[in-house]
Amino acid sequence: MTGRIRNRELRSRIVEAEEAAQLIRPGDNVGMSGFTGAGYPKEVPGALAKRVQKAHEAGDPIKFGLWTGASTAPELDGALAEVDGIDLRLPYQSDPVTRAKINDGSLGYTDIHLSHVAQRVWQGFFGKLDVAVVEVSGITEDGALIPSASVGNNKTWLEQADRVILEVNSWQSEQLEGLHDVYYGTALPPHRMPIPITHPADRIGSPYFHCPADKIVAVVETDSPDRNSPFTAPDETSARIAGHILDFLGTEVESGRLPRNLLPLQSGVGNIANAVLAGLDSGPFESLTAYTEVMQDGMLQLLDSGRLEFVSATAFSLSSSALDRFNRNLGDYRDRILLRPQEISNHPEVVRRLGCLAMNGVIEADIYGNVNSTHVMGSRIQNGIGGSGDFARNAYVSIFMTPSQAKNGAISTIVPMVSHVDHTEHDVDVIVTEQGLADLRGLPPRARARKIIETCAHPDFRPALRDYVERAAHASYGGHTPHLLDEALSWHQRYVREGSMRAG
Ligand code: 0RQ
Repeated sequence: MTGRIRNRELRSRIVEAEEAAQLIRPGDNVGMSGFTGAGYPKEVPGALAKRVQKAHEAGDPIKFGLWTGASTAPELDGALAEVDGIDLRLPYQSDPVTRAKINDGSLGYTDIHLSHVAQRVWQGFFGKLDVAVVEVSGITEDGALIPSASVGNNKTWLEQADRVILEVNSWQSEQLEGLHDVYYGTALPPHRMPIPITHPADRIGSPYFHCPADKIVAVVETDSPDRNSPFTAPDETSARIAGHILDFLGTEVESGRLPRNLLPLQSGVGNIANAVLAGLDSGPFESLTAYTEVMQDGMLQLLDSGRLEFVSATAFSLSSSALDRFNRNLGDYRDRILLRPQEISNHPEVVRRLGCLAMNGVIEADIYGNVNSTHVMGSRIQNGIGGSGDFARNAYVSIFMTPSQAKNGAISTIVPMVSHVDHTEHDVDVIVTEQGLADLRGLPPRARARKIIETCAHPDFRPALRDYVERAAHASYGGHTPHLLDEALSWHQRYVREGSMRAG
């Protein structure tokens, strides 16, 4: 295993996870690797959680600031949240224990655009980064760090932290070496320069992280798998949503607004996203590219079939079977994939230049096209905004997709007014449900409302939405975007009170 650590000096710093965790001081801000379950440290977080637990039992509660790339895994987020070891968490998370603690008010959470995290940290808004705990897949003879299955914010953590703990995970494929592109050209204004990416495959940085050896205080050897994203075959609802999107893309090509091989795809995670990608595999489009955050099963399938020429992302988010296939054959994929830091994979400048086609999920959308991606009933966080805002505002076409109902039909995902806004009507081009696809581009608010209700809302909820819009048109304070302010959130109130948005 020490074969993964080719640098002599760093080999001498190998310790057990428990010893490494002792190097993190109470109150430290800790930047950990990890993005959608890929490339997170596997052992130090658990050792830290044990230490926190002991301290709590001894009447000496300790906490840490926990910053990552995005969501991680139960061994990291779950373990530290369980023992109340997290003081402030950022940015995206999807762990059930963490979510529960955030929603009971005992865990602070700051939800920011994923491309903004590095800049906010450089600017010092969250305080000093004390320690970085970063998984790598190896260390070269001269001490360069070979990134793991995600890049995320690791470049920033390694630069900003006073002390660095590395986990070298021999479970990760050795073939990862050379696959990454770590851009070191970022600077804060007024020194910021254009990011020279004009195609998803452009390499502009180094395949390695560079970190002064004297900052590396411990190296821990691990041999553990990443968390897999469970994959279920697309259900009928996802397949119908995918069908509407594929028809829409076909029409865009016919009208000359999109080239025959489309534009670089950005796709969120989850079943609907995978269904769209599966649909693309049997559709008419060839020579596709992706400039996205995560490479999920559907993209691997498209690489296998040859439909997808290149994927630029910041992390893998694969199911166990896809991961096996991927790791076994990584050599075959290496020339068609690269992973970048998340401030570059999600950079608005690049997203706008390339003209990405953004496809993301929503919690709910309103009749005017505002989108809530993060909060259930306006107050309970689900995951976080992730990269959806980085892409939505800057995409060539910004598509938001959702089943028309949630919680077995108790909730309409199309509501009079969203209970929380992540993406304003100005950033939302298309809303699609299994019922249909509403292309909102060019439409003023009242026409948007008609289109969204008649195309996207579930038929059971359409009469109530029509009724709301009609009464609002007569009684609203203003006629441009008519609303009945004392009723706009009544659907949510009814759900909170009665467990259903359905009247009567
Ligand atoms: O709840 O898990 O208890 O069953 O929300 O919903 O339908 O499984 O859909 O997994 O695609 O998630 C917006 C959360 C959708 C996701 C969101 C409940 C529903 C279920 C999950 P259960 P589904 P998905 C790239 C882009 C923000 C970040 C982003 C997300 C659970 O897409 O986090 O886009 N997006 N990143 O029952 C109450 C509603 C609801 C609702 C759904 N209206 N009211 N509950 N649910 N709609 C990735 C990254 O950035 C890393």
